[in-house]
This record gives sequence, structure tokens and C-alpha cells, in this order.
Amino acid sequence: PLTGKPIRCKAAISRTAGEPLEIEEIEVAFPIDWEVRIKILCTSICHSDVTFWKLKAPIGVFPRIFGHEAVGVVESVGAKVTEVKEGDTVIPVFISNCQECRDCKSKKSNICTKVPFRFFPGMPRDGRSIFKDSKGAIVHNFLAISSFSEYTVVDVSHLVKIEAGFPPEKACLLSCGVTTGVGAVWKAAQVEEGSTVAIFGLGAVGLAVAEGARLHKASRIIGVDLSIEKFEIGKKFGVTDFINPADCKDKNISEVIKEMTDGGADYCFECIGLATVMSDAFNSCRKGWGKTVILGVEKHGSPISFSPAEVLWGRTFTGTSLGGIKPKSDIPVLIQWYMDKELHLDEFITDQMGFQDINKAFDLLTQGKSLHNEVQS
Ligand code: CXF
Ligand code: ZN
Repeated sequence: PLTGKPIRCKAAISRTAGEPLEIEEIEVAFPIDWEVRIKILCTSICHSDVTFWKLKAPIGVFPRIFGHEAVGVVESVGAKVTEVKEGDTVIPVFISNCQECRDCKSKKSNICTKVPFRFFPGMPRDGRSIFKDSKGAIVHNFLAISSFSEYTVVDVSHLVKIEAGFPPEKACLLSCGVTTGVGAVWKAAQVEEGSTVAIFGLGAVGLAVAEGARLHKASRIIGVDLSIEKFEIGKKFGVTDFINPADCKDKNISEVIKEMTDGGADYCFECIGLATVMSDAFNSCRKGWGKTVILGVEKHGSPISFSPAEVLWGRTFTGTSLGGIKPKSDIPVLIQWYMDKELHLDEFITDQMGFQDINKAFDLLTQGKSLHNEVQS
């Protein structure tokens, strides 16, 4: 390892909102204190990367290195790190997990307050920048991970150590999307056997919700998506019924779901990131105990609206980040479910390519042609 020295390597830099990434040589700082420098083995693209890549300045921050679904190997560690060492395989996660704060110790939260989540680029504890381009200018990081780089620096509170032999192309799925979907069922909603579930949006996160619902023995798993192809894919993950909102001409989607489920689904999950769909999901859950969970960033920053009377009749509306999963203790459980052949992961991978083809991976995802495409260095 280049302990105490910066590393020069290649990274895919996003210089302008919505424009192709540019593979450039960068300098990655050496890790200090609680930081860990990792060599990325495999990374995949999550829709949140796309959402923030499209955001124009001044809200969008550029130049930036996106990417937060990954797996890597520890190259060197800062002086205060004892939890991992050179050669360990780790999954970086955008949610920290210090395991000491009030939130980490509570069963009710996965939002660590000791190393709080910050939208502003920079390392989580001191805000410092770790990347420089070939001219010495700062390149910002993303969600404290920035995995579209051969090397990156991540705070140890954001790392989960896993077995070295676990296949990297499956491991990186557990870094965000699949964990978010399965976690939303397991932790956030706590779906019981025999429940009815409606999933709005059958992308990777929505399919992971279906997978979680299947594992939790939901009796009916209704997928809502504008693409009929998603139903065929969804069946592999346990989707039992499909609704294309474009076919619901004289009824709105909530009426259709209420008819199908004798009053509304027990649990609704919004997996697209649109305020109007969040309202539809809420209106589709049943009176008395229906619960709606939103899983991701609202793409346009729009507010949600629904009638207070609907809440008054016992419906719950809630949200979750990373599905309520506590990375260090819960991701190993998901790994065990995969090893026990209970949790499907292989089916989430639709394309695999080299790092130099990362823009192709972006194109496939933005055109809705893939679930998870992965790039390996
Ligand atoms: C999101 C959740 C909220 C902040 C940004 C990232 N999740 C992952 O993609
Ligand atoms: Zn993500």
C-alpha cells in the first residue's frame, strides 16, 4: 500500500450536469484518522446517481465523482482505524453506522447521529476534499463514497466488512438498491405473512421490495409500472399481479387497487420518486392499518399532497433511507439469506461491462433498459 501517500488512478468525472462522464487521471488523498482508502472491485449505478448527475448548478455540484453502490478492498487505513485492515473486502454504504450513538443503539432508527449524513460533498467528519484532477483542482465526492473511481476514501463508519470470497458483482448490489428494497419490507414496514403489497415502480428497488415481500410470505404482490415487460421480470421476484396505469382509463389506480384487495393494500411502497405517485400509493392503502412507505429521493423536489381525512382513518405514511437497514449488523444477514439460497441477487444483474464503458451503463439505465449494470475495474 501507498500508506501516507496520495495515489494516482483513473476516475469517471462528471463535469457538467447530464453530460457524459469523462475518464481522467486523478489524485486520491491518503486516509487520515477514521478514513479508509479502498480499491473498487465492482460498482453499479443507482438511480440516485442519475438524479444528482442531472441536477444543474447551483443545486448540482460539479465536477464530481458519483457512484455509491460498490464493493472494494482496503488498500490503507487512517491512524484511528482498527475495525478493518489492508486486504479486507468491504461494502461502502451511504448511511453511516457508528454503533455507539443513540440511534445506532436503538432498534427504531438506522440514521446514525455521530457521523451524520450530509448532502454537501466532502468527507463526513471534517468536510475535506479527497480528490484532485490532473490540474490540481478539487473534484467533489458524492454521498461520502464516490465509487466511479479506481480508488476512493471512505469513513470507516460507512463500511461493512464481508467475506473475501463473496462474489463482488453480487456484493455491490447490497450497497444500496437491493438492501433498500428488501429492508423496506423487513424493517420499515415489517410486512407480515399473508399481507397484500402494492409496489409502485418495478425498477431494481421495486423488484427488491417484491423480493422482500416474497421472502416475508406476502399473499399478493401487485406491481404497478408503465412497462408490461417489467411484469415478466417481476414474476421472477414474486410479483403476482400487474397493473399498467395507462390501461386504467376511467378509474384511478387507487380505485383499481382497492377493488383488487377488498379495500386497499396492507402495504404500499413508492419506488419511483415522484410526489404524485407517492399520493397514489397512499390512497391505495386500506383504512384502519394501511401503511405507505416511500423509499427514494423525489426527482423534482415536489411536495406530497394527500387529504388529512385519509390519515385520520388510520393510514400511515412514512419514509425510509436504506430501507431502515443498519449496515453493519443487517447487511451480513442479507448475505446469509443469499448463501442460504433464499434471497435472489443474480437476477438483478442485467449487464456487466468494463469501467471505460461507464457511459454505456448510464445510457442503458436512463433509457430504462437495465436494472443493474455493473462496471468492474
Ligand atoms: C438516497 C437516499 C437519500 C439521500 C441520497 C441517496 N439513497 C440512495 O440512493
Ligand atoms: Zn442508491
